Amino acid sequence: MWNKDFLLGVATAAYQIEGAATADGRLPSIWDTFSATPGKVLHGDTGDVACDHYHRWEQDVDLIASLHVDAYRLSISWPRVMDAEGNPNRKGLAFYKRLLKALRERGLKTFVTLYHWDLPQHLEDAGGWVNRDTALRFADYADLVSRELAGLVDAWATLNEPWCSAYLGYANGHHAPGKQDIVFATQAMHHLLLGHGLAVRKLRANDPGAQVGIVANVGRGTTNGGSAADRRAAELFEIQHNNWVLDPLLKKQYPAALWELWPGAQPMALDGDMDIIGAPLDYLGINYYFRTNVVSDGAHGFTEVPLAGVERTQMGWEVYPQGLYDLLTGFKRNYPQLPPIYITENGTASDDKVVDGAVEDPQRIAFLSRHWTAVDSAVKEGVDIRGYFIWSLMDNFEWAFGYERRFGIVHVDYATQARTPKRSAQLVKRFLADRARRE
Ligand code: GBH
Repeated sequence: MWNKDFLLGVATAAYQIEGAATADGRLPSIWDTFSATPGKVLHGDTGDVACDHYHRWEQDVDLIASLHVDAYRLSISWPRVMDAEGNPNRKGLAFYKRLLKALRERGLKTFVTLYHWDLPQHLEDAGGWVNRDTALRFADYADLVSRELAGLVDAWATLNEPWCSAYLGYANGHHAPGKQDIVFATQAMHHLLLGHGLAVRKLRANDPGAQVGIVANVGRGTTNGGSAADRRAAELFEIQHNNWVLDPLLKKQYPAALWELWPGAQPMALDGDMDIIGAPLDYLGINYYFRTNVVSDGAHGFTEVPLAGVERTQMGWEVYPQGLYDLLTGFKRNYPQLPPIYITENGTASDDKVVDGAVEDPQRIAFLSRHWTAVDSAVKEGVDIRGYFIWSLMDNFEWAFGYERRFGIVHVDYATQARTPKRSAQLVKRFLADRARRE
């Protein structure tokens, strides 16, 4: 697996690192509103400044290049590049043009996500993803950006983790816009996926040299319960998290079991929608973090029962590399249309501190190496996996958990904005230097 055709990269997202929330005509997004609402984000943190990447991008490009990675995955802030009338924001577009050119000049491959959760607030005010019109506005945005940035992008992704946008945003309210209604969530998912399909057409037309895909978060569900109902609960967990997104994309249908979990919550759809959603993909991005243990809830669903005695991260998430292997090989079995895969995110949070200029993060190092072994095993089973991105390049705004949770292989001191590569970053660098010598 570790040859130069298998990309090793690092990933970030716009709202989590850029800051400069009002610079150069950027409009507010739902995450500006959400993080400014008391009680929504730990310690009241916001993305107003974040890692100040909008101003420090040159130094950050040098940092990325210094790691010797092959590729960098970033996202574009929709409210930075388009005004409320749908006209381009030239200053915002110029930022991404400069950034992508600088990355390319340093030989880095560019993986660009159009939507990593920062919906312009004015579109949420008009109903957000529950409103079908948002899918059409997303296609307009994809059209603009792919015309402007054609030739600078190796791989486009339309959406990052539509499950999170739909479920966390509109059903349990843990993420922006913080709505809590499963009927909103299923409708939002349909419009997210429709927006994806419409955007795919624009990306292909405007930038025929680039790969086009989407990024899905996937979770492994298992049970320690002994009954058939418990085993079904574990299946339902995966159907709810994984198949809700992957079946429409790869089989042009929603899994019927969803409507057992959520009776009456079928989204309104128009004829032809599923064909738009199921358009062929050049690649599928997979984000994997952990496994969830569930048992039957005694009715038609599942309920989580955390396992005792397992290793957990700063997020409380179980370290479970086997889950990544199980999911990847399972997708190959279940989806005849499965395109090549990139692991677009995998990594861990840990409570790292700078001591005498050094940051030791042994848990992250073990986490990464064990997950690389799992990916390697899946490759050996014949799963077509083309690359792997560490989440994240640097510590950043971890959504509802603010700045307390640190996912970076580079430490960020938010008081000074100093970046300090952690031990994990140094090992990645050395590993890639060794790989280069072998070739
Ligand atoms: C990714 O989200 C994001 O793309 C990235 O921006 C973020 O910083 C990174 O991961 C680290 O969090 O068990 O039903 O409660 C990961 C999102 C979080 C999705 C946990 C599934 C648990 C769902 N995942 N979530 S549930």
